[in-house]
Amino acid sequence: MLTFLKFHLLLIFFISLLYPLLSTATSINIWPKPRFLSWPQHKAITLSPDFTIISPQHQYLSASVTRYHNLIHSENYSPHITNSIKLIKGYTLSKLVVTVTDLSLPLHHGVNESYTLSVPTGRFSAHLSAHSVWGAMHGLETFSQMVWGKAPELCLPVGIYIQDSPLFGHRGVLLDTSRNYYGVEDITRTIKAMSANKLNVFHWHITDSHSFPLVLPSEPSLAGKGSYGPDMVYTPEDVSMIVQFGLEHGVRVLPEIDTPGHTGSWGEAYPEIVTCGNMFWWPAGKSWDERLASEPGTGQLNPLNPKTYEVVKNVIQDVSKLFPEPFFHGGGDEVIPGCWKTDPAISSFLSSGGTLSQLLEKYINSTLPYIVSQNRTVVYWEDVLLDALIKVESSVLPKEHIILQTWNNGPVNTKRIVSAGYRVIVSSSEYYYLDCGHGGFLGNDSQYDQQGGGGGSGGGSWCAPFKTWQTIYNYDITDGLVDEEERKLVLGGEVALWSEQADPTVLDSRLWPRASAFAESLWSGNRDERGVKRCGEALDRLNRWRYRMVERGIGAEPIQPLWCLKNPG
Ligand code: CP6
Repeated sequence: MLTFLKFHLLLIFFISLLYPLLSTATSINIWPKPRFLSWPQHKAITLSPDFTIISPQHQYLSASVTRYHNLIHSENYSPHITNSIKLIKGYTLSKLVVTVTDLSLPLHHGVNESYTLSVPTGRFSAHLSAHSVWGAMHGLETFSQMVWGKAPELCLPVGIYIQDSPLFGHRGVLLDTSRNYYGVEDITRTIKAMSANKLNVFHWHITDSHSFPLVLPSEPSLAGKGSYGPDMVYTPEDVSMIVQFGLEHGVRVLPEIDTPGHTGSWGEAYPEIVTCGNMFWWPAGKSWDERLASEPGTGQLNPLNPKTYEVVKNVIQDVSKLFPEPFFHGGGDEVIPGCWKTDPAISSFLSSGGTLSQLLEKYINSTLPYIVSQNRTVVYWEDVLLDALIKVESSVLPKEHIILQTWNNGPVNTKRIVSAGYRVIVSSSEYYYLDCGHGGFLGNDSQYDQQGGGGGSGGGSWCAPFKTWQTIYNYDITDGLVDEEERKLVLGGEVALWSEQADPTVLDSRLWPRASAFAESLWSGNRDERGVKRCGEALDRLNRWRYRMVERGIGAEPIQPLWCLKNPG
């Protein structure tokens, strides 16, 4: 009899442990899913009409508190699951008290972004605590997502406890503003959406061969002649506004000035420093070494011309003044030997015993100190150390100053880079390139359709197929790395929106909600408590989160018919 009772008690005990896991899955929608959430009683209360958020004074945190207060009171979100939740009457929640351990921690890579949030039963106040203001901002976002209904009747879960922190410190979105121009509002809207998804790095691929839209005080002719037009530029005021907006949203703005390749647009102002600036495409069937260009109208800075270094130095100094971010992206991708070979001075250098590796080395060794002397850590595309010119295994480039960003051959290249001891940011084109739209091949020559390659994004086999949110969600950026020391060198990842076939008309729908899938995968992973991939469970939550983003002014594309919202699986 006693054992029978004990057995029952045990059973009840285990069921009560399981209960929150089972029930929270369908009833509380937070994206990205927090690392730990407990809400055993399934109860809710209403917010008091004079609900306030109390926080320490801080330039950016205070702005964020005001923003969340307004958002909570203006949103009208009904998740269709509230009938199973018991609403407690009799008292209301009158405040959220925010505490921050160290208000001075800057928004840098690796800053502590954790927070805990609790709404205890029977109290008038909820509590959010974080180490940094950036963690506190994440907690405010989570709090805003917990609220449903329409003012003045706003509800939120009570008896809930959340402990949360990201798996990876670098969670980015790349936007290319050279192939097509985006207005400042498009960029700030993207940053706003990023912060709602707890993404923290806006990688701004500002310049490329097609246009140079950044107005620089020391080199005004670069944008003056190289932009698409006087109204398609970013002025220093625009940049500082975007940087400020990023800080208020916990999003770093990481600038990329891609050199020495992808610099055709520099040739409008300085034709003498750019090789093959006016050449288009490459003859069919030629090898990589024989190509003239990595895409139409590319162009490469000439490492043998002293004028090159004068301009690059000015650009780097100006950009460092505009962007406080301690990382600087120097590009370095797709340097095409054939492009350099078109220059007579380079040809004679090569024919008198000089090598292509020496050219790239000369360029990197000369310009890296400009960036490092600005106290910046340099991010380069993997190509710098993985292609034929310089090999990562024998590279002497300083590991403490350099991070490599992969885009080819995900796991294999990531492994090569971390094995050589470099830190890495993963943006595998197979999983994380969002640009592949429906615009077909970029060029106008059908032979390349058959060839199916090259030309950057947007056409050919490199880009296809369209990456679904599930493909993105399920990818593990540390795939194939077993050694703990190697895994630690993976700082995080980025999804990329290259813009050959994207512009503001499709910006939101190309990014969202697929970048949300990426965001959860890097924040709390893509597996459930038993280690099983959870994209099945994520579907309903992502669908609801997508509706909420739409209500918040982000044109995220649908992933399911409306029917599914009313009939969650
Ligand atoms: N532009 C620059 C691009 C690409 C890269 N760099 C690119 C290459 C292949 C694909 C997508 C984008 N358009 N500057 C590579 C890092 Cl599929």
